[in-house]
Amino acid sequence: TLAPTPEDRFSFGLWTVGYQERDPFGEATRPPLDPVESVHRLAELGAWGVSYHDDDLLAVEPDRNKAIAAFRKAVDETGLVVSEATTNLFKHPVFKDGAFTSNDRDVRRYAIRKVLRNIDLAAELGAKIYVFWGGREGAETDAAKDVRDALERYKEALDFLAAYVKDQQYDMRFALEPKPNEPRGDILLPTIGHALGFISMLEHGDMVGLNPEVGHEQMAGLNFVHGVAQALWQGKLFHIDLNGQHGPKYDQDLVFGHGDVKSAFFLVDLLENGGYDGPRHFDYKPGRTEDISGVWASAAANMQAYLLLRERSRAYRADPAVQEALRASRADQIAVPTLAPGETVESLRADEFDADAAGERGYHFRALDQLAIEHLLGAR
Ligand code: 3MF
Ligand code: MG
Ligand code: MG
Ligand code: MG
Repeated sequence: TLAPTPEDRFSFGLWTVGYQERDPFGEATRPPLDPVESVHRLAELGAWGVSYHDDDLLAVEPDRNKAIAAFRKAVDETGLVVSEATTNLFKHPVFKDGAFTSNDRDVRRYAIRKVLRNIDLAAELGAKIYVFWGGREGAETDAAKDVRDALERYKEALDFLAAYVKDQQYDMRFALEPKPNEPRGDILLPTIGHALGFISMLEHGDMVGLNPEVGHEQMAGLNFVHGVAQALWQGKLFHIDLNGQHGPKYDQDLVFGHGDVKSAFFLVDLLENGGYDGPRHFDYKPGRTEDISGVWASAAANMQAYLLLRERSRAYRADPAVQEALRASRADQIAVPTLAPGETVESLRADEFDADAAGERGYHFRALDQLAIEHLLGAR
């Protein structure tokens, strides 16, 4: 087995290991977990960071100041980094029609106040990323809301909050987390692409990027690796939620690698080689069947899966047979600009090209893909 170290930058939400596994059909199967215990256990397991929703800190201590003091002491003692902070804008009934986009203006104003207070705390705790998952921003019927106005209200809230962060000179950026549905029938900013488009409309879009989650894109039937690659290309991959999912169904939040493992392999390969240096943050659920020992086993499993896939990705890249197959597939050529420096319409037109001959050439992707599978399965 591979031992995770802080250099790997693995991080966990308090709400992951702390999830009591209530679901629409059943009660909690585990008691609340003290965030102090979570911080200590995660540090022992080799994690580097921890993240939280404001309300997660209150899991066993209702007094906010006492809860914050205890959490702060735990992160100081363990040296864990607070890698991300976020606001719970979905649990309380007040947010049943959304927070920043509720039809009720008073609710919208309350939501902004709740975030403001927690941004101050996040800055104190050193969180450099502040996440916005708009779980209740949405609708079940198109009669309920003018989506154009709702997006304008979303923008209004984020512009106001970003201006506050800049005014306070906090070293903090925002990361939007897309999700297509659940708990709302349809959630605003459903995919990476929608969120990137939305960011381009913001006044302070320079400090707003993404926190994409594996399962959320896969719930929409989308290719997560492609989405993450585009976010990287646009300089917008600020943070990531790693987990597992089996295609379009409810948000499973499986352990990383326990869903589409081939996609997870190419995701790790991309994160390790694509210029991402942020946290490797797990947003998963241990599972309703697990007792507390299963919680810690599942936390370790996320890191172990990532490290195994990283090892497999390194072996894949180092294999001369793979390098040869990549050349045979002309995969190296996609990095070459299509037009030469100073290319003109005339020089392009002057090309000699045999389209029929080019149409006959194969790309040999199946052989390349099989090498990936063999590496993934440990056969090479
Ligand atoms: C829900 C989620 C959220 C977000 C969190 C921000 C409860 O499907 O993924 O987790 O990740 O609110 O980090
Ligand atoms: Mg999920
Ligand atoms: Mg999720
Ligand atoms: Mg998430």
